[in-house]
Amino acid sequence: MPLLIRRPSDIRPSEITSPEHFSRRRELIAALGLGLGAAGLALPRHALAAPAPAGVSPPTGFPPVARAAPGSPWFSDEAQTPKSAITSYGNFYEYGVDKADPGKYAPGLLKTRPWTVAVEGEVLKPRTFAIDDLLKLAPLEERIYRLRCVEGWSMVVPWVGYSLSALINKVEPTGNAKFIEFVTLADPAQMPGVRSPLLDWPYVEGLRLDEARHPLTLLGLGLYGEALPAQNGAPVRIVVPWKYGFKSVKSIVKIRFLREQPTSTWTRAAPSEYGFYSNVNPAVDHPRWSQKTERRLGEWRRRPTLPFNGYADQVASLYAGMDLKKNF
Ligand SMILES: Nc1nc2c(c(=O)[nH]1)N[C@H]1C(S)=C(S)[C@@H](COP(=O)(O)O)O[C@H]1N2
Ligand SMILES: [Mo]
Repeated sequence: MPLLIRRPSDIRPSEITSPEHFSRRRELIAALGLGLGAAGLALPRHALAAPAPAGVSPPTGFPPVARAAPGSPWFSDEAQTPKSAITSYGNFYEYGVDKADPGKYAPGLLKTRPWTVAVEGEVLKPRTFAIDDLLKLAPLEERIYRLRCVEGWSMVVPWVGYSLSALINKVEPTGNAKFIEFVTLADPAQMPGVRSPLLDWPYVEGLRLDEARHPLTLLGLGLYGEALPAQNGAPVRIVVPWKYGFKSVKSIVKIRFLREQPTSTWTRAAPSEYGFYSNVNPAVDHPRWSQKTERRLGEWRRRPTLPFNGYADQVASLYAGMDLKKNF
């Protein structure tokens, strides 16, 4: 329902990024080959227009998934956002800043096999996981989570994956590990957006180790019972449902365990606007817009935004004693 989804009330990229960064949007558009006229094409035209070539799409044989049933902690009876909306409206700046860009370009460009995730830093057992090992590391569960973008739109997504803690336990963090950093692939051949200086690539995000170990923090491998679509961060991503969507890093190739708090991509781009914690919080407005309400994709009327995106019962204790206005 693109007409319903693309409402003028949605925050535009010009409002997301600081004006200084937004001025780089022209360069990004040029890098994507979407500028005026063929002369500006930075990519072969077929690379942008082609359907997914064979071998690029996710493999068959995705493992069985335990459905979230009423009574399970991962169940929600909220209406799930249709797959067509989840896959056609989103942010993945490696493919452009328009909400439709990831769905248009990622499926034909992102190569999800072979794929590895290197886990390093403050761990006793550093290890590089092949994607097929990650698919077998723990039983796959359906997790119906709300996702609230910092821009003020939201959706309800039936992800597939398992708690990131399952992976963390395998590599045995040292006593020095206090933070964890996630790094997205940044291959200009597969991600034309990284040719633009719009953001500092690769896209990185971080969590405190106790946040990363919280059972809600998901290593996401699928959507609607199948492998993740390219545009949603195939073949493996992080999903942190009580934080603004930009903390949920897509298409990760590296996980680092750190002593110090890392600087994430959006904090580097606009430190006064995007803090390290970025917990969903209707009481703390973005400097340039209110965070009190949100628009669920497919709905017209805005609804109230809930503290911690409705997960306060599970996660508020992680922040006991902290000033969440200061630690935004
Ligand atoms: N690597 C990378 N990860 C990213 C982003 C991005 O631009 N690049 N955008 C973030 C933002 S702002 C949101 S709202 C979610 C959107 O995820 P979805 O498209 O699967 O809904 O991805 C997040 N992860
Ligand atoms: Mo977002």
